[in-house]
Amino acid sequence: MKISILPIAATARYNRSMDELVDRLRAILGHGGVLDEAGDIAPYGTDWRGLFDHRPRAVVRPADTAGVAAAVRLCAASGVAIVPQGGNTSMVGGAVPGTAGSQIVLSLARMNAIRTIDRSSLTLEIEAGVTLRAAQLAAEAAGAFLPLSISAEGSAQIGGVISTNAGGNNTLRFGNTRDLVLGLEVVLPDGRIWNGLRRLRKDNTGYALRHLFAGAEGTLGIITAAVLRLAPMPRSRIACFCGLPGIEAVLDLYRRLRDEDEAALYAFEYISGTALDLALRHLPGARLPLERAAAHYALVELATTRRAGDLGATFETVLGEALDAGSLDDAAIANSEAQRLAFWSLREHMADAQKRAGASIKNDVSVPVAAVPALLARAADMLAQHYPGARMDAFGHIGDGNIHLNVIQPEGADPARFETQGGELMERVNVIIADLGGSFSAEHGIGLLKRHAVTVWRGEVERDVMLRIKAAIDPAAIMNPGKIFEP
Ligand code: 2HG
Ligand code: ZN
Repeated sequence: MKISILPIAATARYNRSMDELVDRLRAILGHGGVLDEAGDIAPYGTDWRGLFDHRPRAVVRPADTAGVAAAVRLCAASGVAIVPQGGNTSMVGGAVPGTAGSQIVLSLARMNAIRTIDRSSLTLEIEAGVTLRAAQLAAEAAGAFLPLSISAEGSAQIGGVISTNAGGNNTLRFGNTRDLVLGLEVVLPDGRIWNGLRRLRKDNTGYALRHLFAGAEGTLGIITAAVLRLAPMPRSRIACFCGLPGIEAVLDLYRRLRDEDEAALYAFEYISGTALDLALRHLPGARLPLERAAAHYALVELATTRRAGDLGATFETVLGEALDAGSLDDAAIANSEAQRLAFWSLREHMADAQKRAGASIKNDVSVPVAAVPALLARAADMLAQHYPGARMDAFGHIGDGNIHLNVIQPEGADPARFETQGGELMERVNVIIADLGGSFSAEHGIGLLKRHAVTVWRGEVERDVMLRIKAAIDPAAIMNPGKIFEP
């Protein structure tokens, strides 16, 4: 009897104090600023992949930085965990609560102002809840280019994009998100606001805090605004869809284009034959841009700000050489902006095609570019040996050595059963990755899904330093707990 009474009393006390916290949050943020009805909060507890369903206790939606700081102070005083959430497009469970029922999701969606665009300094100051697409369009309207593009850009928000240090299609030319971050505004776990919204290209003043928060997955604080570096708007952009006979041929074409005009090579994306077949099968209206199917495909984009830059001639020269060398089967150069966008749409919907094809186990990995053929060959052997019938759906940013080495259940197999093999399959991939000097997390982050790999593969020293940083900045461990590190 006694044993059951004590926990019930403790739970009641806990629930009462949670209810009080929610009331206090509502008092400072207003009715529209706090959601706690089951139907309203459900989407905030589920990730895009549907792997987690961890409902938060409530969702707070502050409209400004002061509101974020006030909400954080209240949660900190009650010792309640906060999960910052942007567009909720994480592929690794980085933006949903780590456990159900006891955490507060802090959505940045209402903080969506474009603050300033400085055409001379080529900088953009925006709030965390602006979608990447809206940020691109704002830059474009000012005659500048935000060189950051990811498949989820229509819904991913800047705060989340920075927090995961997202990569995407233009990393090859302009670097990852952190390379574009000049300044940040962050609400710290104790509710203080760090205003580091500088617009400087050079700023050597001790530790680069902006780089600490970029990629921290919300475990050190909440990014509320950022200053991003822009680039001049390209005068011309031209895309080419290529069919190639082998993975070595894909790399051969990459090297030729890079050596011909590295500055113009804005994107070099890879799609395996299997990934393209799945897209054609599962995406309504999708069609192969070439006359014949190939074993491998590349989507290449050249762009230039030069008036006299003849990108078509560059493509023709390089593609001609690759054809003569036998490393290219076929190529289609987009003859209109609509066609260029159609090529990209096919590439950017790979994740959707995969979702429709059944249960999948995702491995967002990177290796030195030269090791990509070895990675694909060894992964294929491993799958054939241990998971017969499973389909290797590889595509990604091959110019950065970043492959989405995703594995889809065998046709007709039980999806739930296949998913139970996820941890073991990912570990087998990680063994290959470690052997090739690669990373088990290239651009999607760690979240809930890959924290085990941090323990196993990052080494004691690196993990210890990271844990000390976490403890120094968030001693009460209330910021996005359970992410990156195993509890
Ligand atoms: C992409 O490159 C995204 O399209 C998603 O990073 C990758 O679905 C994936 O694994
Ligand atoms: Zn990607």
